Amino acid sequence: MAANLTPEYLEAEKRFKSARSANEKVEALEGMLATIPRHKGTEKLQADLKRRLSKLRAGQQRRPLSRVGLMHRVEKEGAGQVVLVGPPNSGKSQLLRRLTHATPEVADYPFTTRAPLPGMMAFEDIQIQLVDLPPVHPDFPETWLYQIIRNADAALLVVDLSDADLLEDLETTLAELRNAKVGLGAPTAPNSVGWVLLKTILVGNKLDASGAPEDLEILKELYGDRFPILQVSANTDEGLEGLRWAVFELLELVRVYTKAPGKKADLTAPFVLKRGSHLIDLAAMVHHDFLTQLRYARVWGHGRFEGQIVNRDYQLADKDVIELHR
Ligand SMILES: Nc1nc2c(ncn2[C@@H]2O[C@H](COP(=O)(O)OP(=O)(O)OP(=O)(O)O)[C@@H](O)[C@H]2O)c(=O)[nH]1
Ligand SMILES: [Mg+2]
Repeated sequence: MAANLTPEYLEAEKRFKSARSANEKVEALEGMLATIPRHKGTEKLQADLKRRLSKLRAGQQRRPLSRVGLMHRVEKEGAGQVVLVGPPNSGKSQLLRRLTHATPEVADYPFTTRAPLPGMMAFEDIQIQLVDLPPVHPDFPETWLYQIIRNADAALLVVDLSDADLLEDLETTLAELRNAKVGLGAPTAPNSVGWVLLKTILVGNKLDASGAPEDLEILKELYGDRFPILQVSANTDEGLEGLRWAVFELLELVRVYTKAPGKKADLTAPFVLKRGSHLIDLAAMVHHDFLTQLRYARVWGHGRFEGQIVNRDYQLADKDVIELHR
């Protein structure tokens, strides 16, 4: 763009690209507006930013205030929202500590966590939101807990491999979720009105503890068909890198980088889309004008020859580099 945009502007634009919540978007757009050079060449862009900002602000004001203290909700941020669910004391909070910068309370007794706490987990060049929750158990019958779970994009079902009552505790958790019409893992629950099915990884935690390997074998035998199962230790960090990758896989996302003709691609801030998205979906994210004006794109990525021309129905692949032409 020949508008001589400043590094501050480009930085704000980067934040906008990866923004997920309305708040994040408003903040980033405000940053873009504040730093955009004011001259003839940017007038259209300025007007466009103002339009988007007022639309977002209008949407925000309509939202009712949550009843503080009685309800909790967690606004989505980053490329996806993944809830940590499981029986009491299984190590959900400790996992959040190890995978993000959040610092929830961790203690050797059940029902330590009483409210949701989000944290951002880095995976390569994107951020995924993890949400630590109170245990899913009959003794914590708060409806907001189930609302948060139902609203998530995916779940980590965390169990304690050193727990003698592992199977019983796991079944209690699954039964509570069924009561709330939440089905985890492969769709065993009826796919009927009111049900939510969440893609889920079963995480066997406390792998460092004695007895863990045997419990893991039993878990695989009984639940291997229903969930992908990962073994980790949130104390020693064993298996946590694999878990980051598995969470990214679970969300079924693609990361796409854009480049301007004749320029190098910006490989720092990908657009993140659902797997199965097409070129036109990316174009709409980049700029709404592209919806009507996009003629073709060139793509650099695995399985294609460099710079191959593709049309609007091209299905995007993870790590594609795309050059849009109008
Ligand atoms: N040995 C071992 N202990 C762990 C591990 N992860 C967590 N713990 C311990 O297990 C206990 C419970 O951990 P939390 O993270 O508080 O468990 P939680 O699932 O958040 O518990 P609630 O909030 O009550 O549902 C603490 O004493 C932790 O130190 C692990 O990988 N190995
Ligand atoms: Mg906890």
